[in-house]
Amino acid sequence: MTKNDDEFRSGFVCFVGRPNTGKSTLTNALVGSKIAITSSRPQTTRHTIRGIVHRDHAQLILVDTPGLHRPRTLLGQRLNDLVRDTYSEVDVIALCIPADEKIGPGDRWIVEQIRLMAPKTKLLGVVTKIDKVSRDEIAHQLMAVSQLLGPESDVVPVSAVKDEQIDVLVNVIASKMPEGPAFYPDGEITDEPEETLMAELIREAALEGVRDELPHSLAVVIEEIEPYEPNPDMLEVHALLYVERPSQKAIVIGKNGSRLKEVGTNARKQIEHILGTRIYLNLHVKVAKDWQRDPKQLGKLGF
Ligand SMILES: Nc1nc2c(ncn2[C@@H]2O[C@H](COP(=O)(O)OP(=O)(O)OP(=O)(O)O)[C@@H](O)[C@H]2O)c(=O)[nH]1
Ligand SMILES: [Mg+2]
Repeated sequence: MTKNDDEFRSGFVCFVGRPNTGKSTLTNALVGSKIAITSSRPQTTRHTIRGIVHRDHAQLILVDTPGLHRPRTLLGQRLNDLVRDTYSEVDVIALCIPADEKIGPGDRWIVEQIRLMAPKTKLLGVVTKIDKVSRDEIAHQLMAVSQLLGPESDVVPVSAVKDEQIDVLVNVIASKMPEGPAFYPDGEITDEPEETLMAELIREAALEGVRDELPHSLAVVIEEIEPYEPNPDMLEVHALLYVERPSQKAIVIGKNGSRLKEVGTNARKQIEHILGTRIYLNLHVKVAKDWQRDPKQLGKLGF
């Protein structure tokens, strides 16, 4: 007879939190591979991404979501709707709050939203980025998050960057999952289409080092993937980078195209690493005026 604890568990956990709280970095650390792009700018993630964690006793499907905030644009609204939709479809919601930031109205608003949209879903607190603060400060934040969520919710401190407590988090989440078979075959780490991965890695490279409003204005679409004529072992990838204004186009391209070239080189390396194929990357920059606020353009860009 097998005991209950020996049963295989599987299920879905959704990472939510304000923008820039480390959700995607944590997703990558748990999966053990980069499937979600990250940056120091808020609103980096724009669609839900599934990452799969395989263990002997459990399979966790992680759903990384865009950061939640009071929306200022139609894009912001759509991202919030997307996150709310996933609340009710998961077994566990893990609220991410950085160790080095005070709990604020933004966090309380998210907790209210969760209680409203998914009153029965198990809620877990995750204190992220613990490598940035002292032990005392970690303890303090654990208490604060525990108070925010109530006594029935566990709170786990982690550092995705330093790989601290990642396995503890896996075990805590797994213990809250229902018993059941794996959803994905062994070895599969994401359900992201390759095209999306490519577009995201290009966007990540283009986000690097740019300031102000530009990150929000940037969108990347893969136009075409075809065999590379001069070398059939390689793929030729055509990507369009959309910005909202001509001035932004100039920034992305850089002097004599120097910046775009750098973006291309960095993105190509990342893409080749993840696909295991060499590619020839063709980047073009286009202006789509105020696309973040334009329903038609948003549709075209996949939002
Ligand atoms: N020191 C430290 N920095 C971290 C850690 N996790 C994430 N960061 C940094 O925090 C920033 C935001 O990380 P992301 O993973 O992109 O945050 P996010 O919550 O996915 O952000 P959005 O997708 O915009 O909502 C990046 O600069 C990360 O390098 C950590 O454990 N330690
Ligand atoms: Mg993210």
